[in-house]
Amino acid sequence: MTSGSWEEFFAIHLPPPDFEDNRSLLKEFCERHEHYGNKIVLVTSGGTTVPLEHNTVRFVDNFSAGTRGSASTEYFLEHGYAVIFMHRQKSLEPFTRHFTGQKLLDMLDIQERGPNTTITVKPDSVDVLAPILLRYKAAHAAGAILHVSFTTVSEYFWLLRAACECLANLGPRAVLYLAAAVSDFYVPKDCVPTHKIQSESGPPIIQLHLVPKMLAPLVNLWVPTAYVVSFKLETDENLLVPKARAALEKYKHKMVVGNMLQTRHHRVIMVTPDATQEIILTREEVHAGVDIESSIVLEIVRAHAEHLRGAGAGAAAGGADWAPREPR
Ligand code: 9Z3
Repeated sequence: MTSGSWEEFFAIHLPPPDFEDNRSLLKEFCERHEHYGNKIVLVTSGGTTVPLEHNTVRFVDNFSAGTRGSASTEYFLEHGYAVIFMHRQKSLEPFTRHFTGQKLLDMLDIQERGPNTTITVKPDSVDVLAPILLRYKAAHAAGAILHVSFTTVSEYFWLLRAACECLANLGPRAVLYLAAAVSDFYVPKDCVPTHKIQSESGPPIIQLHLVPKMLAPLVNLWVPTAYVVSFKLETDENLLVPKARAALEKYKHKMVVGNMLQTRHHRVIMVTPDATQEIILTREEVHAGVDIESSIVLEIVRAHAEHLRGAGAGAAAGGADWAPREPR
């Protein structure tokens, strides 16, 4: 079955209720950073859902936890980029990702003395918490990060296009880092029942349709001079590089980062039109908690600097600190 066009998708699926608010936030963020000559990266993160009912009780989900996107955001900030962090609601976020589950509470002590209760950070946790807290505060004080969130695949596409429209003015200074796990299949709006599907009616037959490939209009129309990086996830190693190459040839963007489901946190393959580069963390690095995203982002920052030099866009290379140019 073929997919409908991307225009049709936007015609059928209305924008989400908070869309105009998000669009204003995106516009303000991009204009401010454009004014200061900063580079902006759009990081998409987490998986999309495909609702099976309008009043949604059930949905088809994509597995991503948001590790890749949230970790990468921290490294882009370190390299002086302003970041639009476009993530699945309730997936991992930069900085707080280090304290999921009970980790934060385990770092705290509590003393109850009569009416006075004092909460303190345990001395041995200060070394862990302090550098993360400092980076978090600095990024927020400088207005260097904007959070916008989606849940469904349709919300994702509306936000993606709006972000691209705002980023287009930055030309080659914009990077798109499309790490979100976006569903390839969906149920068109007209085929989605209003209410909860009832089991009394027997097993439901749900036909999924192909989602149109948004990378095509994104590269050709929405941000034609940006540095676009897409991600390719496979479970069969034999498909990984050929499919990454095929995507590059089809969409003519700059890079595909290939990864396997099982090894994605310690091995990736970065594919560009003229090179293939593998990044593998050693066992020691994995043990020491090294993020593979620090190496992925470093490579992209370098490649983007090259792209900027090619585009003649002047002061380009990564590593620049945004602090002196912020805020107005
Ligand atoms: C990825 O491949 C990401 O690296 C992961 C990260 C989703 C694997 P986690 O969030 O996982 O750290 O748990 N993202 C892209 C996945 C995707 O849907 N790609 C499409 C495809 O493979 C193309 S855009 O066909």
